[in-house]
Amino acid sequence: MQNIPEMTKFIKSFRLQDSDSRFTRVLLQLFGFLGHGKSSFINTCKYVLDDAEYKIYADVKLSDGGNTTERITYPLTDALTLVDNRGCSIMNEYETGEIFAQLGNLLPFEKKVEWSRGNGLVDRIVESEPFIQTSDFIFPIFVYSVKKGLSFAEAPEIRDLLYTARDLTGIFPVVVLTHKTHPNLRDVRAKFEDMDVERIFAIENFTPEDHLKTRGKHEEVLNFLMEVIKDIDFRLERMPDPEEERKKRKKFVLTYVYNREMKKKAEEVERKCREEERKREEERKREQQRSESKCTLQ
Ligand SMILES: Nc1nc2c(ncn2[C@@H]2O[C@H](COP(=O)(O)OP(=O)(O)OP(=O)(O)O)[C@@H](O)[C@H]2O)c(=O)[nH]1
Ligand SMILES: [Mg+2]
Repeated sequence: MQNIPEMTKFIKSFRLQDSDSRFTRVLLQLFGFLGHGKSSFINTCKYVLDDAEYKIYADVKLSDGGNTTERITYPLTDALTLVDNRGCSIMNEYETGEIFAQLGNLLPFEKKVEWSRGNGLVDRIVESEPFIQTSDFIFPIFVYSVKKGLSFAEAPEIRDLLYTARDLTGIFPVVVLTHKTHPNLRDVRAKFEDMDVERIFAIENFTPEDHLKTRGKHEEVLNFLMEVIKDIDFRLERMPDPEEERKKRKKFVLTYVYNREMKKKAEEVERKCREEERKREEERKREQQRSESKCTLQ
């Protein structure tokens, strides 16, 4: 392993080695659930790489989340930019559609992220098109808090989310586990390993309450960034045309939204059918009771 100044230099001097300059910057797209430490991770990376003093760049909630509602970029080096995406509360199909649109870089930055039903998301994707840079290389990073634990019931949903993110971006998301000193670490890490996640990094974020720089914490973050850079280099050589990639991502999300709407409609039709069936059954029972009471009267 290199020493801290060498690692820092390596990260800061990294440029996209793309012969025909198709990509100009990497978007390290952070995604995940509410309050799992995405914004704190951004502040941590900035603190490690840039500052002598701890600063709050990305807005961090004092309690357990629901804070970041916009999609904001935080340049880290000339080539690497961190993106704080809006966290979703539960695995709800309206929110996952939105998460994939953010992740696929189909929505603009510095704008409020809404959870919209029906065609709201499709409209926004179409309206955003002129503002999207195809020269952005997308690298997905899933942030998960060890402190929140991970139940067997939640694991399949998270696995689906990671695999869909892979299909969308062409890269299996790297997983960053925050709150690494929590006793759940072994269990949560094992569950992510069972999902075949290749790269899992456990870190303890610097926070406004505790940002004493220790070598361990500092090196962990540098190590994470070095590994990400190696992955980017590997992917970059195998990345096809950026414009084609963007079109593919757009199709992917639009199909996802379309299927979601069709599924909702089918569920609605089924619900109405069940409701009518129930009403008919009640009516039939009432009719039966009326004819029975008539018989006893006679
Ligand atoms: N001790 C400790 N606290 C952390 C860590 N990561 C985040 N926190 C705290 O957890 C809370 C939520 O963190 P945020 O960074 O706001 O989480 P987020 O994912 O950006 O949340 P949303 O924007 O609401 O989706 C804050 O109080 C952080 O200080 C960590 O690794 N260790
Ligand atoms: Mg946040």
